[in-house]
Amino acid sequence: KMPDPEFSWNDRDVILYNLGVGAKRKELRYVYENDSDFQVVPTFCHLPTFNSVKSQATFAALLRNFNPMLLLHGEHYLKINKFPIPIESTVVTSYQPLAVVQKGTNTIVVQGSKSVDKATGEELFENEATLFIRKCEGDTKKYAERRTFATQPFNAPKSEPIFTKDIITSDDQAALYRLTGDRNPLHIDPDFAAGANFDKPILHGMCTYGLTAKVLLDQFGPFNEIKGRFTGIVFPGETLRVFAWKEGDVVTFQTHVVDRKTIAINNAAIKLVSDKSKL
Ligand code: HDC
Repeated sequence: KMPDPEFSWNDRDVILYNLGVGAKRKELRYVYENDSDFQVVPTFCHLPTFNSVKSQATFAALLRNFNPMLLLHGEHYLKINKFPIPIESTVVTSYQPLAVVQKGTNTIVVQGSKSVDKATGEELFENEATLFIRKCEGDTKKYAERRTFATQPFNAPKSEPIFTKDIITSDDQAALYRLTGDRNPLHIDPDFAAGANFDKPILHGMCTYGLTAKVLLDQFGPFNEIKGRFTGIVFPGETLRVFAWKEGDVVTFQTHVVDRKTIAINNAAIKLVSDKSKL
């Protein structure tokens, strides 16, 4: 039996992640370890779940004809149970399948994970990753309850958004972002991307998610839950446009690809925390 994987990070990983999701040199709280408000963009907390062989082995065991080349990230939910998110730590992550749904020739797998502080055993965060796998088979089954926030539709309201922000991604965005841990060749290797039916490598879904989370954090302040669906691909170099609507402590958002008039992230929201110390 494979042991639950450990994942360690320090200030270097924090800065690299922040740069990967759009932090600029003058935003010292994201790029300078000696800044009094030095912090990591909270979506960092999914990284431990993406960095292990055990993660893939757990959901692959439920599938037939699984070709990793045909896997796309479909949705992602993250819940942070404790602030501040450490700048340096080691967590141990356990995985649990939550659901398998067969949709025509595609299989959707939802995989849950919990990451605990290795030193204290405290649960720091949990993730639910939905994977959309083309030309695959699995038996539709619900394995465990999901978090309410993870399964809400969060449709964009008809009203005008209260916040709009453009994000210009770099042609090299995926080449940089992959160093945070997800080395999937889909994001760098043109031949692999062609095998997956794309004209060129596509951006990591979690990079678009992190880029969006950063501008929402800057505008609305800290959040402890985030959910979104990846409804369209992004190519590195494209300009994203984030739209947001606020109702109480929930900010619903969409991330559009300006160049192609498509929606990259939809059915998405963050849950704001007014007082992080109360968590
Ligand atoms: O929406 C389409 C698409 O292309 N989305 C973009 C996907 C994307 O770019 N993802 C990010 C990049 S991939 C990535 O980053 C991988 C990463 O490196 C590794 C992650 C692995 C981590 C493992 C650790 C745990 C597409 C193709 C997803 C769906 O489009 P269509 O086939 O046109 O689907 P549609 O006809 O609209 O709907 C069919 C049924 O599927 C459901 N559905 C649609 N999009 C979904 C989705 N379910 C989950 N997630 C999505 N994104 C629909 O609801 C529909 O179901 P129903 O028939 O019941 O209504």
